[in-house]
Amino acid sequence: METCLRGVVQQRPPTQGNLVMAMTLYQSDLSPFAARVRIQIRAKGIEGVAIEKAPGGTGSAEFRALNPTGKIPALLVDGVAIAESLTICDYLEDRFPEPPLWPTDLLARAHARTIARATDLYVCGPMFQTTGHASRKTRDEAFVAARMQDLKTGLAHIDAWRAAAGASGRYAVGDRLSLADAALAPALFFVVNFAARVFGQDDLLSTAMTAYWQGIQEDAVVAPTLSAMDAALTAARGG
Ligand SMILES: N[C@@H](CCC(=O)N[C@@H](CS)C(=O)NCC(=O)O)C(=O)O
Repeated sequence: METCLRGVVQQRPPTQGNLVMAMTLYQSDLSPFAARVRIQIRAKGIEGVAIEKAPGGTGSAEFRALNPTGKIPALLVDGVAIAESLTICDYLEDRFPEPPLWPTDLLARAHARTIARATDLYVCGPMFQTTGHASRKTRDEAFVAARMQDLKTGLAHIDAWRAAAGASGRYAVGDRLSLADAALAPALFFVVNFAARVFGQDDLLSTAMTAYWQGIQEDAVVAPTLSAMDAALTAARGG
């Protein structure tokens, strides 16, 4: 059983009317997109989600038969796979509305959605284009430098949206955990532990983002998910 979900997955499966809805989250502990969904599952106390690796592995023909992109996460609900982490979160939000993980104030909600989307597009986007350049031997330095600049710009945009939403504390928006944090915190894990470390980028996080990163690691829902990512990264690096 996944360490980060102990106490969550042991419970009964959710029901829809009288139908028992079996749900399986195909994922890995290291994926920031999967971590987003696990944070949501933990925050809502959703019961009965089986946590598994992609059958046949990501990108395999077997898994593509479920999710054509071959990417994790995918959420299997009664045999039908829902793809893309943000869509999975929207499904779970609709299905399990309490506690709401989008802010109830409409403007704050818009900012939270923007931050979640911007994290995907402008933080994870450029950052994960550089994974093939981790080795100095095969690295295209100019390509990496350009992506790091894009990443820095993306993070600065998020700072600006947080400021516009009046956010200055532990959470991305407002004073509660939201799906903006569920996107941003796991992405920042990679900014700190991959982009900054591997490419020697020590100026990616602004003062405001550094304070956010320090604070969100203390959140009781986020902390175990980040710990699971950390353990998976250590294992991937050979212990
Ligand atoms: N936009 C997707 C991104 C998912 C993604 O890139 N997943 C990676 C793991 S972090 C993956 O499955 N990579 C394997 C592959 O591309 O074959 C989402 O939000 O779910």
